[in-house]
Amino acid sequence: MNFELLKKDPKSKARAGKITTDHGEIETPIFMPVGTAGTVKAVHQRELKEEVKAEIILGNTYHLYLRPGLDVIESAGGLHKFNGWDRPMLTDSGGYQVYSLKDRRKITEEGVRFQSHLDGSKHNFTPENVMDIQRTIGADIMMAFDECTPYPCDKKYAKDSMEMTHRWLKRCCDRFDATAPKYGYDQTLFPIVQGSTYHDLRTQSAETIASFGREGNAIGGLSVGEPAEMMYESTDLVCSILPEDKPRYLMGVGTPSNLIECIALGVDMFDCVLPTRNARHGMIYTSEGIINIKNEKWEKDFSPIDPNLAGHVDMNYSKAYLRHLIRTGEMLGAQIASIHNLSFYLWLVKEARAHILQGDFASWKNTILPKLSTRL
Ligand code: PRF
Repeated sequence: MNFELLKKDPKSKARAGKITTDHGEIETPIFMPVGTAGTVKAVHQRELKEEVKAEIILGNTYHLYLRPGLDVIESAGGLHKFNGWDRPMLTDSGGYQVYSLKDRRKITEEGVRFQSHLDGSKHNFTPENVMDIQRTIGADIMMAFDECTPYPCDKKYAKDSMEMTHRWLKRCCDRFDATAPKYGYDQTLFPIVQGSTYHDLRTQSAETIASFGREGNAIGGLSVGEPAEMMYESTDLVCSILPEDKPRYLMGVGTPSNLIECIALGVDMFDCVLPTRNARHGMIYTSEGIINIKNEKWEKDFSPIDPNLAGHVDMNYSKAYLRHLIRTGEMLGAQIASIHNLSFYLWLVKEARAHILQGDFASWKNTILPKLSTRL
């Protein structure tokens, strides 16, 4: 993998760059649609490419390991072959999914013992086998095995957990470096900064993660219920420590406003379930503001979903029709809404990138931010 830093915004910490992988290029800042089970829910690969213009999608180690299982993925020749997505992919390590299991898991120094949410069967994730599993899934970017602490989190727990995440990282790197990709293309490993909302811990974690010298770095443990201001403060602090010449990935963030604020702090990569999950419930993000499409207000509004987007769904379907589809639980409603929301997220990061390259990101940010959180 290669990262090229192309331009820095003079009035903020925003950057524009380019990541090159064996499956193609990613222009940063970028948003990565989430495809937990090897599919971005309700969206065909063709639409993801041609309409949403996704450059990289996410998969989840936890879900793919449980179903369809490694045997099927390996027999297919890796996840790219299995799901037909031939562009870059990233897999999360399971650190976050296992953390969400709460009563169904036990964390020890060795790793995590957990019960499947599907059938209650018992499994172990360790830093080593999570590297092996991600080698078999075959994502271009693999994530280190970490513990994502909850919010709030007492300092002793946050510190002990962070230190264990650092020891786990050493084990991840040792295993990663001792093994080879299985399918003939390169894979890389991103470590994850933790440390909850404590500035001294965040500083310590960012310094430790940077010292491993991997090709990219991630920021975890944020957007777990803390106020947005605290998330921005930690992100700002960590970005000031992580190396400038490597991509920075803020995990599980966020709303359109979160993306713009964090791009301004120096983040290059984002993922989040919000655009797809909210789409299925009728929450539509547009360049003018946020729409609850179920609202009666849209009953006879035959204008495009978003008049400023040029994609197929925005040119061909009205708010009133989408409202009807979502209200009646039609499958097409989820499809149109998901394609629209993802197209909007990708449009937003592309706009941000264009303004960084043009040198007027900071003033563009001031005009777009109020619109992003307006409720229409
Ligand atoms: N760790 C991992 N995945 C994640 C997170 C994390 O802390 C988050 C936190 N927002 C989202 N996804 N491995």
